[in-house]
Amino acid sequence: AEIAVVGLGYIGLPTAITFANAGFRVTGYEIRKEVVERINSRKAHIVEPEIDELLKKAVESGNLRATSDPDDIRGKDAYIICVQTPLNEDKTPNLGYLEDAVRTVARAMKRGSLIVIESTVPPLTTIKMAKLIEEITGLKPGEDFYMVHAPERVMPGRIFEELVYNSRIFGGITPESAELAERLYRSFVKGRTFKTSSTVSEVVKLMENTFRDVNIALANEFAYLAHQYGIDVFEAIELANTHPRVRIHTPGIGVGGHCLPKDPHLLVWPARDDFGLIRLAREINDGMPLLAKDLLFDALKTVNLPPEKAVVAVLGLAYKGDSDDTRNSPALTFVDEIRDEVAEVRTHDPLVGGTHENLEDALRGADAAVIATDHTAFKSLDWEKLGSLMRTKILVDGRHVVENPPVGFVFKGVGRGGY
Ligand code: SAJ
Repeated sequence: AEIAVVGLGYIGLPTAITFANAGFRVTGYEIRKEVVERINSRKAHIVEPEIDELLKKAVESGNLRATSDPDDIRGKDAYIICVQTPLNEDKTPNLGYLEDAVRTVARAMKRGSLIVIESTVPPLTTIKMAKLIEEITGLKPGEDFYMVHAPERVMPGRIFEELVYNSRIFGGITPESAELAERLYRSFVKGRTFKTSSTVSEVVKLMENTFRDVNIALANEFAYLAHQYGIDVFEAIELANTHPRVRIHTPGIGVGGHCLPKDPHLLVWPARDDFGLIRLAREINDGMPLLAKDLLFDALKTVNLPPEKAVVAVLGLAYKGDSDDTRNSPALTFVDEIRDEVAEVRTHDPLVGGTHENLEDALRGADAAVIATDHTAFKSLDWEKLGSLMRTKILVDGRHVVENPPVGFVFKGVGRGGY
């Protein structure tokens, strides 16, 4: 079968590479010309373990080619859509990228094509997109073409492994659609596969990320409580988690990335009722950078340093440890929150960059260090040594990276009551 993958981002490119290396002829369609050029010259534009070798193999075998010309994806057997579905300013879904992709596919497809949406979408979207294709082409959904929602479930940093070993859901607008998609993906998926309707599949995907977001919100609320009672929430969670049916998540400076901050909104958006728990969880998680800010300002007060005189070094900009992705990163929110209230904000992230490439340079003469990302590189820092570079020794840990407060520091941490 000949496949077109539409959208070559964090999900589309690894998916295109994986299909190509499984023996399919894959055309990757992407509107960003510079991305197309990079891919065809065997250079990935995203950071992910093994991606460079796997991309090289896919391109050199002749099985993968990228293009920004819609004519190059005419008449394919299958179209796999992997475009972003972000939120607008007012937290409503922006389905513009998806609609553009669907229109492009509608103009290129043939009778009998299978269309797979991997993007995370509000419930009922796949059926709406099938209708859009019918309007454009006159082809009957489920009869003249097949359509499926097959959500990706991969974790950045482990994408190529999880693409193969995670179980997958195929939600068809008809049972035959789901069957065709399952057969296609079975060429490389070693996990279990399940067939259902497109609406169930859309809801399943959104429930998974909402489950995680709500659980993190609960952990974050426990962190607030720990400050009230002067205890360390991480000690308490560790002990609570010795119960056989308790698995409390990890509190921190916030919840970022392209998925968790957005998906709970997509889940409740098309529904009529209010769904308070899901919305409240989002608010709690969005508020966490402000708790970190309060902790920083408390520490400055302890040493009698007015915030407007303070030089603050923020360590970590990525939304999570060992990632270079800053989408919706709580570290960036934190920086924005303090920027106008302190003398200077410096930033340092070994994978993202920042104002200071070198950690020592970022800390030299600073009054406070704030850890905003749990990069592995931050876990083994010698704070007693680094402290000698600083003007004032304040350390705020937003990600439970530092186990024991270093000697001589004013130490604060999210969920670390009692310091
Ligand atoms: N976080 C916490 N506490 C935790 C877990 C995470 O504060 O206990 C924070 C992280 O620091 C990060 C954010 O949440 O800022 C999200 O990180 P994550 O590791 O939970 O998830 P993502 O966004 O990298 O990937 C998620 C995954 N979904 C689930 O685990 C249910 C992944 O499997 C999905 O494929 C991905 O979303 C997606 O694309 O939807």
